[in-house]
Amino acid sequence: MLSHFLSDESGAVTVDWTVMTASIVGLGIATYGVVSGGIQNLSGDVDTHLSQDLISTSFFDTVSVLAMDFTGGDAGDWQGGTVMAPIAALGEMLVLGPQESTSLSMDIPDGATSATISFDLIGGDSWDDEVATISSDSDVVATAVGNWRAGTMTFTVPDVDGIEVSTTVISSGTDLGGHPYTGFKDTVTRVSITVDNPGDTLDLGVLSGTGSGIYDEFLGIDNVSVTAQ
Ligand SMILES: [Ca+2]
Ligand SMILES: [Ca+2]
Repeated sequence: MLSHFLSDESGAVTVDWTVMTASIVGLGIATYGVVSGGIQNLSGDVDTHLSQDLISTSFFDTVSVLAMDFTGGDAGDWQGGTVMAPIAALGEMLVLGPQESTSLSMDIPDGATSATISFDLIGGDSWDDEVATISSDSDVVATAVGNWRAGTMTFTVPDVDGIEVSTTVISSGTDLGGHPYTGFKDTVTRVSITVDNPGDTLDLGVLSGTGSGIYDEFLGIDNVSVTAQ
């Protein structure tokens, strides 16, 4: 019937209409047959979930614990380091000199299942394969080797249970300022650390392995953001 309908260009509109209507109704019935099982199954699932106790006592949205960029010289709760602007183009940041460390202890809200701290790590001027070390509580979570010739900061992330570290290069291979010698290339890397089950407090530590003064080489921290979720 359908092939006849397709090949025959003449004929009464009512006949075509009947054929088309029959096809559409047929399609509707076929669709119902395919879909109804799934809908019944889904409604069964919804019923099952509704009859279970799914109400959590601690609904927890992502909350901002801290957001700071050291503007105005404010170091917040960071212990160690100096707020200054050794590279004018990058503005104020927390700067570590030779073998200097800094730490930040953050209160994490009750009910958070993870916390994430993100910050820019700046390798300024004549890094010559010295190492920066980043730790969370007592675990070393990342190390970074700086090199001024390449203008790179190369990260190594050890496997630590319950901790994820990601790094994104924001600037490399370029002299951004600082020491007058323009051959001393600088680097900026966004570091993001997520800690599962952080507990009440989360401690972050950063150690600069540089060997000479801030005028010659330094490690910087900037644009700090901490969230709990
Ligand atoms: Ca800043
Ligand atoms: Ca530089």
